[in-house]
Amino acid sequence: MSKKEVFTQAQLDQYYDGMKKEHLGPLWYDLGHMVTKEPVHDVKPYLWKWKTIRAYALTAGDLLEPGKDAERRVVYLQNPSLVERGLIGYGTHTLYAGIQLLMPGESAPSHHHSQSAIRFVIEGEQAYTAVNGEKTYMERGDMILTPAWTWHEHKHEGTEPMFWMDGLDVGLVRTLAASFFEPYEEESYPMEAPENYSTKQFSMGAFKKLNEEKAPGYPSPIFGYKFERVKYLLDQMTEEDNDPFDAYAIEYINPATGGSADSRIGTMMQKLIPGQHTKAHRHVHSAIYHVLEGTGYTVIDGQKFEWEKGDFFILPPWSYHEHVNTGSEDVFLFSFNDKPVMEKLELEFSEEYKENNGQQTVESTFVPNTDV
Ligand code: 1HN
Repeated sequence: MSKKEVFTQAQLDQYYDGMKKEHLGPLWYDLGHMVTKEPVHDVKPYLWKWKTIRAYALTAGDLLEPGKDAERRVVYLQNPSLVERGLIGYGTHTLYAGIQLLMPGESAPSHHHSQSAIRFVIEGEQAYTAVNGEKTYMERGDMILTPAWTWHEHKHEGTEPMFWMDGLDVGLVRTLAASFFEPYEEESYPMEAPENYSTKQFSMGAFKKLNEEKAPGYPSPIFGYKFERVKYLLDQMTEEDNDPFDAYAIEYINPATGGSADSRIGTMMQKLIPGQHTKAHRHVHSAIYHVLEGTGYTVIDGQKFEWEKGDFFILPPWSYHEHVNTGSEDVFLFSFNDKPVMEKLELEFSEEYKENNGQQTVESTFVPNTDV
């Protein structure tokens, strides 16, 4: 006789009802919900057209001024699958992306926070981000670090609107209940280092001035990662470097550790040559993609996301994905991700798509909002 049969149905009902009232639960029913066989998540993929984002950001240019009306002028990407749960500013469950606009002459005041941030420049030149008193001038395609808790501010000295993407680990830090923010006591942190110092220090190799104190490890001794160097490296690559899943790809690193440039946010640039179609795989880490150059599509769990220069899309965790270059020019895809966190926590796994020679069947095509 099974032990269960000792009790009448009425006794069992009373037992389970009583347990619920005491805020207790029977693991013998619920283990499978807690410890799932594979990652379970409610992050859906999504895609935003650059034309739409740019128009909304430009209108914000007339609406408010950073430093006066707001801390920053940013239009952020809100994943519709997460807003229902009240998760504001979530692109994925861990990552946030926003598009920041500075008009000529404008500046955004110094502050710091426990979120890590990266910048990726979309349009414009002659604006800088200063990190702990060191100005890094930004040009299209550059990636700039503002590691967690470093003082940072922006100023635009050029003549045309300046757009860049901010990428932060907003969802991760909120989940870990670890958000801290503090404005600097003045508008600007003292400019202590020569302009572009850390970027130049590593551009010809790796040197420091005699007697100069450089803390090893954290944060990265480089703040500005130039696109011209990234492009040079990708263009040097040979067929041997062509990854079946990620094509020609580089990750931005911290030269002092060899690990990810930012300790929590991973950053990658991929190049796909015309006609290139990668194989599908999936991994625990999630990512937000920005199309720097080119035309093509990404298939995410059977759904086709067509993109062109400037667009953004969400790659949820544990979702099969493959990329295709349908144009006649090279594609450059920049993305940032939560891989360093997954790796540090021993949670990063990946799996290749084994059917159909590694390429998914397209079941539907995503239709973006194109009201603007
Ligand atoms: C932030 O500090 C910046 O410094 C931009 O430019 C976007 C989004 C959330 C939290 C902090 C910036 C941000 C942010």
